[in-house]
Amino acid sequence: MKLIVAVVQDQDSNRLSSALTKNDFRATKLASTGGFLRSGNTTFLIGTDDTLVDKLLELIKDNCRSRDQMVAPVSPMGGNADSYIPYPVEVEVGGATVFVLPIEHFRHF
Ligand code: 2BA
Repeated sequence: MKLIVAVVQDQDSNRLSSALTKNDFRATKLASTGGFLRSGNTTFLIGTDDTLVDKLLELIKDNCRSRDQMVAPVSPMGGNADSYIPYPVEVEVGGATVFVLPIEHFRHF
């Protein structure tokens, strides 16, 4: 068994939820915040059989797309100004950041 941790953009979250349910995957959605943009995203925890991991990754890929997002400059309040960029920059976010973890033991009571 594997645990798939997928960080996706909020805009893709409902579509991915529906696709997971339709394809019989069980998932937990967590509200999360990206460390770089400091804006909301959604983290899915999906436990599944090893044989279904490829199908699941395809499903995530098909339902999450990448987007360009502007990063507003944040003043380095009392911090190190060396890395401070005083103008907005564009970064490409997503489709999805996915981690596949082995599960030692799974019980469902
Ligand atoms: P954020 O940390 O808010 O990052 C949003 C996007 O900003 C990233 O998109 C990437 O394009 C850019 N970015 C992040 N850190 C950067 C840096 N130090 N310098 C330049 N650009 C940077 P994605 O790579 O698609 O990541 C989307 C979200 O997935 C991230 O939101 C974060 O919540 C999560 N994530 C990505 N990599 C991760 C990792 N190694 N561990 C845990 N979470 C991760």
